[in-house]
Amino acid sequence: AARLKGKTILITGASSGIGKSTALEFAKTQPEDLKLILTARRIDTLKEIATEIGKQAPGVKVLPVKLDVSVPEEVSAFVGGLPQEFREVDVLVNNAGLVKGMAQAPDINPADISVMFATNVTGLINMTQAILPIFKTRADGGRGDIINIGSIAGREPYQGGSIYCATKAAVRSFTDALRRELIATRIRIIEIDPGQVETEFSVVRFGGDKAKADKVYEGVEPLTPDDIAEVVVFAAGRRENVVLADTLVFPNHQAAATVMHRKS
Ligand code: NDP
Ligand code: 8X3
Repeated sequence: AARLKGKTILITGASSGIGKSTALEFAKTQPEDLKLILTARRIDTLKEIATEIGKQAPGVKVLPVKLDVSVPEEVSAFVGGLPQEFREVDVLVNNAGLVKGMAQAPDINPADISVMFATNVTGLINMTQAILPIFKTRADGGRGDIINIGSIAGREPYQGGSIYCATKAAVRSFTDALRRELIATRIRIIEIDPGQVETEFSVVRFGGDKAKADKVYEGVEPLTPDDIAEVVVFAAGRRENVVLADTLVFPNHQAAATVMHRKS
């Protein structure tokens, strides 16, 4: 925890699921002398989370910011709009992401294709480009952590997930290239790839149909968002020379994207 003292952590998609749990986990691990910038489109939810953290860890300063990562102008205006005391970002957690539908080509809705790429890929790249200049002003070529939330889906495409899987494969490729490009700096490029986690992910996938989303988790025991949050905070809290470059996390019943043991 001492290694996180004084850090400023920026999380995208902090209003739900893995992003929200990550915010709470950072605050729990380093309950004083920590700054959290929580971003997402649902600002009211972020404010509620800020209040919750304020009660649990009053020594943590929380800044909720409305930010749609799929809108390039919002991302480029974001850093300049940060109050002075939150500008020295140390850790960027690129978590915002979504899946839409299960359609297969040639029947995939063009709007769904666009929103998945604009959020999961271009949004993540734009956030990275916005924050890297801050990291690069620091000693030895630069310091700071970029933690990208990929997915098993980026390693292993499955039917009905072609676009989502392609976006996460793009995240993986971008992340690997970045780590190579920044080799002469102290900047750490970290990818964490969850398997099945129960969040709002499937509710979003099925356009708000909760019953359909619940079916995904029937007979299995998915990870909780807290499980992934612990890995994110662990990665950020390692000694500076330690880079958790690439981590795949499954629940015990899962061995591949579509290999699950279901209790009937
Ligand atoms: P949730 O739907 O619970 O959370 C997604 C978060 O992303 C929300 O906070 C949402 O906030 C935010 N978000 C979505 N679109 C945008 C946008 N355009 N701009 C800013 N924020 C946005 O899902 P998860 O917690 O499961 O998802 C988090 C990450 O984990 C995603 O990248 C997902 O692909 C990945 N993942 C999830 C797995 C799972 O099984 N659940 C497995 C592997 C990876 P808001 O709506 O307020 O903008
Ligand atoms: C989410 C995991 O395999 O359900 O990234 O798409 S999967």
